[in-house]
Amino acid sequence: NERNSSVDLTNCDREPIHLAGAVQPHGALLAFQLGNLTLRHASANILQWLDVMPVVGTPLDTLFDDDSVALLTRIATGLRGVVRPLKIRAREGETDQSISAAAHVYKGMLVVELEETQPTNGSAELLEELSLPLQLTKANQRLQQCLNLPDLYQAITDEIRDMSGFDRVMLYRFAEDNHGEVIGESVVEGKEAFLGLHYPATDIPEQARRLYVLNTVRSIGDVNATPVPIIPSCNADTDTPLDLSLSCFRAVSPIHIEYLQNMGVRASMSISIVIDNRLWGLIACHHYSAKPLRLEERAACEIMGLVAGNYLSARVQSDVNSERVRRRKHYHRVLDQFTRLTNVWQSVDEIWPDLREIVQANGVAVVAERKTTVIGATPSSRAIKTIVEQLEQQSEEGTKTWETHSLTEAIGDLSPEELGTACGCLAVRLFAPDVNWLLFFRDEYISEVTWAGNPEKSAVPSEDGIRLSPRKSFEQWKTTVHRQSRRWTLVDREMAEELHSGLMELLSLRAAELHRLNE
Ligand code: BLA
Repeated sequence: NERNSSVDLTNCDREPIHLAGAVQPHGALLAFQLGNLTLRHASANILQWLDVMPVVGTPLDTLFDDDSVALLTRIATGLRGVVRPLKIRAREGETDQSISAAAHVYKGMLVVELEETQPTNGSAELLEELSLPLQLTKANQRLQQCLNLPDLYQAITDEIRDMSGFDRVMLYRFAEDNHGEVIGESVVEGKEAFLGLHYPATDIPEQARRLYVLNTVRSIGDVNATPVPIIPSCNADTDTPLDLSLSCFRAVSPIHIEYLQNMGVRASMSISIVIDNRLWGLIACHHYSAKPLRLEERAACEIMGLVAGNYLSARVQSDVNSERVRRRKHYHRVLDQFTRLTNVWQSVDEIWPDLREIVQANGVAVVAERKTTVIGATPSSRAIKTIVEQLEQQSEEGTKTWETHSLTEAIGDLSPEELGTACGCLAVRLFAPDVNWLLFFRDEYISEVTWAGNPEKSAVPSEDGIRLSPRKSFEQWKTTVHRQSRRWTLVDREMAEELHSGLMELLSLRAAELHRLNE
């Protein structure tokens, strides 16, 4: 049991997946030192592409023909971090067939990756029926027609499945705590649906999520394929392994390979959806037979990730905007009433119908020096007192708002009896003589979450007790969350801040007025 308690899922976060030291066997890799463009690393399978096994120090221009060398040299001196697809030719070879390749510059190296000319068995042809631009146009047209988020989720997964031929395409969205949910799915007939299932944050560890912002397409052609080592494993000059962050064929973490095997998946691909430089979600694809992705297919998927991300953020933004407009109406009505009424805080019930709509609350406590007025569903007066005391201790100078969706977690010693139905609190601080805080409360929201497998068993220790293995079972597992409210949203937060500034302004105008009358 001691061993069990020492297991720590942060171990997963430490696996340096960008230094995998190997590529998947359907591709080969060469890395050249920037500047003199001499070879530093090659994958051990390079002889499938070239006639000679190049040694460390071999100049680029002895390996490829003049045009290819000119092209690669341009890339070497061009933009960093951009993966450029190209066709190149070997300098010496029995055929002068061109090789599909991709090249990029990263961390002082020009990395050139070569792909097999013939698509490997089992790969469905993306370009079989329609040309790439036509495929993308068709997908784009369908996404353009979606007027709400659920339609958009469905359209994204349908279109990517249609384009790529994967057996299952899912739209996976990260929550604030980095666990994720399948919110859209298109799946081949005869396979169970994963739509609506939740997966723990540890399934996609931190360093992977970070890498996926940088490199937006991962393809795992065959979970049973043996990775091909990169030789030498460390650069002799710098004693460091090659950084494969932007590689197309990077070998995948053995832990993740095991995960996919446990799920019964043979090949996978995921495309990042990056919104505002943050990993919003993934388009996660599974295939039940081997399916290496060709470089052109990869490029198409990258574009689809960008397109999907743009439509998603535009749709989310427009929903947020309409919500803002709706809430502002109530906000302005509250301010109007506030200006008309002489003693606002004694007439809170008159403004309550509008006030509650501003932040979607079930109750409010107006906390003044001498008196606290409550309306709607609020905790006991002792509980309110405790909350205010702790807020005043915790909050820093200049704090305008504070929030929690779980009062029991955020504030110590509050019993359920004292809290009543109130579970969430959004506090607006007012620096006014007659009011110090507006505390908005939200009722409990009991949510049931269906996990794919017991999230507590995200990983199990393996025989050596050190390496973790992903869970073996993805059997559905339900958890029910009590004593929490719905989370406060971006718009709730914005409205709370507006309330703060709007009310502060009015209160100070009033104070000035009073002062003038008294003089
Ligand atoms: C990577 N985990 C991933 C990836 C996905 C998932 C999508 C990206 C690679 C890919 O495209 O396949 C998880 N896949 C999912 C989920 C679904 C899915 C949630 O289809 C839902 C339907 N994984 C574990 C544990 C560890 C772990 C316990 O379960 C660590 C101990 C690690 N996952 C892990 C690592 C990677 C990963 C290291 C990075 C793989 C790589 O890029 O090399």
